[in-house]
Amino acid sequence: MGKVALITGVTGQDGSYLSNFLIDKEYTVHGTVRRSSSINTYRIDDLISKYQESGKFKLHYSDLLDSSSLNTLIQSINPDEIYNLAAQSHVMVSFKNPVYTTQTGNMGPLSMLEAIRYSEKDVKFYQASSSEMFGGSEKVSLNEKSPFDPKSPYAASKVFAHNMTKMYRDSYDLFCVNGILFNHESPLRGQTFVTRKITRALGRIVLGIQEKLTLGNLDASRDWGFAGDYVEGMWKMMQYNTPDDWVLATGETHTIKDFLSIAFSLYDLDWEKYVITSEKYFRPNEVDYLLGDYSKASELLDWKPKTSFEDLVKLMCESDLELAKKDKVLLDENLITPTWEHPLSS
Ligand code: NAP
Ligand code: G4F
Repeated sequence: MGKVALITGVTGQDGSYLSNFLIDKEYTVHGTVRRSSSINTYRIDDLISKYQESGKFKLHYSDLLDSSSLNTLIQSINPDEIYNLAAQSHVMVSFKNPVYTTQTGNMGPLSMLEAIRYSEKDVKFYQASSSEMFGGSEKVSLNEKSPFDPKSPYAASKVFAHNMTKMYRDSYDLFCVNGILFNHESPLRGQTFVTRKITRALGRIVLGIQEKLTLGNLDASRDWGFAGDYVEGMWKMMQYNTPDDWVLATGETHTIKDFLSIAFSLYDLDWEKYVITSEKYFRPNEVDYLLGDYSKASELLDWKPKTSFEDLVKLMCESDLELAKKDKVLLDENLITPTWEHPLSS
């Protein structure tokens, strides 16, 4: 019999890649979806159509703030592994909605840890920790022992959940792991994160249906990897013989300008002619530099990133050029209004 996994945040980027990965490993996957006024399962629609009937992939309404539904789900599904991927995951939005970001980021994992503590079964728990917790003030390579210095409500709530996960592991002998993941992207990345904001706009610029792209701080540096590689690392952490904290990264860092330069040069374009900056996208407190050291995961989990930075940029650009072609058809037929510089972009 295959294992059973419960994934919170299954409709997000990582939820989609992880569900695919686990189903390939013969897991039955249960995912939580929060209620919204329109259905937003586009990242997992192929899984729904392929596996819903066989029961290999099942969705349940829940919310990080609804401890009762989380508890009931854990008791009824009886999972072997829980991956807590749900979060208000946008750093800039966390400055605008600090209470919500903190309530969900703190209470969600805590509710699940409590449910696991009283569960009769040994349930493994994965917490989606983040490199944002380090604060990135110094140009150094960061590992599991580096100190935290959170710079946003998002990062502070991740530190809380990280510490709780470790505390439950140490106090109650539970299999609870923290995956401290550096930025990871893909064609399924949310469109308001900088990489996807760039590749989405670039596709339209190439087709001549968008003129300008407005961004914020172009000098920040990030250690960007491919999400598909990182979900394998999450799973490996959960199969290791002891629960621990693990960094996943690429060991390379690049500025937003580097990303722009590689992306635009794929189409022989000079990014400086298209990109403008606005104070609107500058954060109250910036994480300037993130570079990860994944040697522990490499040594003990035999994990390493497989996708280079250049390949990641290309993969995202190619996918978004295809999407832009669809935009153009709809635009030519007057079926959509161009809202490329969306007021909710952040
Ligand atoms: P994402 O695409 O933003 O997905 C977040 C998921 O959480 C979505 O399914 C979202 O549902 C769900 N969610 C948000 N608020 C919720 C609530 N109140 N109750 C229940 N579900 C809720 O994020 P991601 O990039 O896949 O990242 C996955 C996790 O890893 C997040 O916790 C993130 O903070 C963390 N992380 C990400 C990175 C990265 O670079 N991607 C790096 C380090 C850590 P909707 O679809 O309805 O919005
Ligand atoms: O793409 P970003 O919004 O990602 P950020 O803030 O690094 O957070 C992501 O990675 C974290 C891991 O370290 C996750 F925990 C978190 O959930 C999320 O997935 O911004 C990257 C950089 C920042 O320095 C930002 O100031 O890009 C800069 N940037 C410049 N212009 C912009 C923009 N970011 C956004 N979102 N939009 C812009 O217009």
